[in-house]
Amino acid sequence: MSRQEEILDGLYNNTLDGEDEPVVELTNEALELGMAPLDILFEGLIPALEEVGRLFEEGEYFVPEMLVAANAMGGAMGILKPLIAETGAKPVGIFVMGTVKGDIHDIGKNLCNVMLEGAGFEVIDLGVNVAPEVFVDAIREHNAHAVGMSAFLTTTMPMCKVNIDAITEAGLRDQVKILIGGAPVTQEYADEVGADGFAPDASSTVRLTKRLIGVEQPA
Ligand code: B12
Repeated sequence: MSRQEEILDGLYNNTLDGEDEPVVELTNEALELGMAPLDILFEGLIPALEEVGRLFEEGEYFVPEMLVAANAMGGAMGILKPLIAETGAKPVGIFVMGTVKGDIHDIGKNLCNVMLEGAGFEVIDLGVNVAPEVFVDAIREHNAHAVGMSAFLTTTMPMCKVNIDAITEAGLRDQVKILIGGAPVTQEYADEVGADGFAPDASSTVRLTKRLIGVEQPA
């Protein structure tokens, strides 16, 4: 096994175990060896979190284990984020992003933000547990081209509809494209609640946003 493969294995296992220090050390070593930030993310860290979700579903992991795993990944994200974002070109649009009210899952949203910034968007991150009026105010204040709502629980997913209604009532619906996403969200749900689109991951979020707001894409 090459050192690169060992590092990816180490990132996977240490994230799974919530060992934050080794995750940071291995991330730094990977970068020193010239590994691409996106490979570190998609081949080491994200698969670990997927496995955490599976273990939680099977009752082998509980909330504390999920939390330490997410924190371990967070340490690596702090290092990778600026590197991924700096590949970006000139601003192509303003994107307001938040996790819906009642929901504190932010890893998926943060990944979308990093990729959007990397693609040249200015991202206004409203954080987690974002109330409808906060989305509305931010869209108005920043003249946003697009707004993204992240929901990871079946119980908080309906907040997407509440937010869309609030945006419509505020008279802003025509000036902003609305994207929704997160683990339980589907294209059918997006259609049902009148969002402009759904994307299952960060790269397709970038592609979809560019398409919706009419930004040129390389062939
Ligand atoms: C880590 C985690 C946590 C952490 C969150 C830490 C954090 N800072 O985010 C903690 C421990 C806090 C947590 C808490 C809870 N969690 Co939790 N959690 C997870 C876990 C394991 C991973 C989620 C994650 O970050 N995945 C990694 C990212 C990269 O996921 P991703 O989906 O691939 O992300 C992409 C897309 O979704 C998309 N995307 C995301 N957002 C957006 C937004 C837009 C606009 C677009 C276009 C796209 C988009 O792009 C992302 C990047 O590629 C999931 C399991 C799972 N399968 O999702 C459970 C899970 C989401 N949690 C679950 C539950 C039940 C809970 C709790 C209720 C547990 C409890 N009893 O307390 C609480 C709820 C707290 C709350 N009020 O929000 C359930 C939800 C079940 C359901 N259907 O409702 C899941 C599915 C686990 C399970 N299988 O049962 N959790």
